[in-house]
Amino acid sequence: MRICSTLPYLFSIFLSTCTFVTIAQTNGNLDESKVGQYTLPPLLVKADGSKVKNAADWEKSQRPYILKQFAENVYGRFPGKPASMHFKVIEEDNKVLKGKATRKQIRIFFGEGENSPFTTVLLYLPNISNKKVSVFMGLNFEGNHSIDIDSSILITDYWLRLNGKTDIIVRGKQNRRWPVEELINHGYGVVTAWYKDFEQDYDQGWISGLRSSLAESLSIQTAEWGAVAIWGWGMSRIMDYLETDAQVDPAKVVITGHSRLGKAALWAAANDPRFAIVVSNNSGEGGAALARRNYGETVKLINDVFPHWFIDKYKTYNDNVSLLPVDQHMLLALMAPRPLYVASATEDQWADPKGEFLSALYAGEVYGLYGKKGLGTKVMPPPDQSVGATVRYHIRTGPHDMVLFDWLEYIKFADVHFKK
Ligand code: GTR
Repeated sequence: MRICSTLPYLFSIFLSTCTFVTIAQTNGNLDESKVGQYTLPPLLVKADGSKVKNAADWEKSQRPYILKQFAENVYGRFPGKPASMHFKVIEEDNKVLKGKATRKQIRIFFGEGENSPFTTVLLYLPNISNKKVSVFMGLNFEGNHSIDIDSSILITDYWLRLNGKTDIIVRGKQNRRWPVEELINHGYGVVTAWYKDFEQDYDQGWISGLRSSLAESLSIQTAEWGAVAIWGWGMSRIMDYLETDAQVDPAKVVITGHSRLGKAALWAAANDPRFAIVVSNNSGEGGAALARRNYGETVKLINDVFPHWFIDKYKTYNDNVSLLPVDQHMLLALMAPRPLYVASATEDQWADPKGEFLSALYAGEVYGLYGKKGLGTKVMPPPDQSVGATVRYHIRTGPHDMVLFDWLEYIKFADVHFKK
């Protein structure tokens, strides 16, 4: 893809982001006694004051109403796919990981021909019988080649243009977040793409990203959605590819995401019912955590540091969060009746673990409409112990990250719900 940026320029963005984050994090409240009172908008009371009667009523009126509120006040619109979008498998090897898996690398072109903008998707599938397999999906932060030391993973020209020839340092650097072999051993495939293929992560990133280049073909103005929305939208486009892959069971795709990419995964799953199971890992503010709880990152802090993540309307709530027509338990409720896993980490207070837990707890009301049990407890579990049924939660010991412990819990959760 396009764009030529110089390394010093990128380094300055990196430094300024770090400085902002440090300032913001010291400004945030991390004292539970200072959280204060807040009233959440009710999930099951409609705008006209009437009560949601049952699941059908929820699906017909309240769910679309809440989804629209999130689109108009927080994330922006979520358009469909471009008419000329097409796929090309550019690399395939059916004997990787000691013959246990197949690796495919696929280009998704978002326009006519091969000069149109694209993302490169990396897919590993277990070589098990002739059965279609379940797949975990998530975007990655540092390029496909960062998720594993596998030297056949392609580095896109776009990545090299942005980062220079530093691929050797990056290869496999994030492999703690992507236990590919473990997933394959459990019978799951895994699919990923680099989030910056859709849009770079700084306030002017939209200029070179798909929000600009696809504005016409998707009939959407750049300001009508934010970066979190386009990253989520990217996951729906990867799903479009998976639906065409004969080895994948598209009815068994688990969408995951860590942190800002957890926010994107939640917004994707809210809009796209094809994702069968939803996993939010340390997604925090603008993700699973309640916005009205004044703990850790707040609406104002996130908008000040990352003005490009959400639409401008969201900034109007910076100092008036109580006026937001929604809160994040309502976003989680949009996953119902699909299995939902929310995870926090003990050292990730910035993401407000308690706010993530409470949000998952309150979303349970909608699961109840479907006769399903949500978390089943009002008490936050001790570290490293999962609770819940259709809605599940854990707080892992350790920092803001997505590591093997988290993955093993997600695998167990998928095993249960996919009846593996
Ligand atoms: C932080 C931000 C969080 C979270 C995180 C991440 O700086 O404040 O909302 O998304 O970045 O994505 O790692």
